[in-house]
Amino acid sequence: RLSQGATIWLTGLSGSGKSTIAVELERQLIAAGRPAYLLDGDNLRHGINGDLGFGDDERRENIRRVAEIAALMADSGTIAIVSLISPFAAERENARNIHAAKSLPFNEVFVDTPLHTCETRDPKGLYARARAGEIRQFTGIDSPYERPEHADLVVTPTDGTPTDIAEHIRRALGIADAR
Ligand code: GGZ
Repeated sequence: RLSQGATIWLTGLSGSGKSTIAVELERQLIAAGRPAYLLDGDNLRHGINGDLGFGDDERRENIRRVAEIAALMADSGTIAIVSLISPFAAERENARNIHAAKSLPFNEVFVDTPLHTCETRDPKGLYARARAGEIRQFTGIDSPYERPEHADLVVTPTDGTPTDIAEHIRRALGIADAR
């Protein structure tokens, strides 16, 4: 089905495992001979989105830009893997529409890791800082996350390791085979 480009859009809380799954997905796709490229929110915020903070409007602009970049990459024949909290349903829908307008496949994957699990992991200590009031507008603490209701796929930590989950995503989206 996906012999051309496509976007796989991972949404979920900070610490949900999106980036780890996305890295593994990129690795597996390239190993299978598919051009793939990871667009990670945290990384993009050092470059093209370095002017944006975490207020609602800036998150919206962040998501919009990444959606446009992903669509360009998908149009080029690449599988764009997006790892972005993308907390707002309307902006995720807009990302889907940007792709639909160009007849490009768009797959929303909800990395549904419970907040308490993300907060227990707290790999960068950000939740602790948010609880302490040192970081404001932190997703899940004092900034909303609108759970996807129409995701193409939902994955949780109980589905296995990030490697397992990446395989599961490839199989579910029909991009398991090399060529
Ligand atoms: C959420 C924040 C915040 C606030 C810094 N809220 O888990 P991380 O650390 O490595 O990745 C998160 C990243 C979130 O950027 P996104 O571009 O994915 O967010 S959004 O889609 O909502 O625009 C997190 C870190 O930045 N981080 N401050 N206040 N995450």
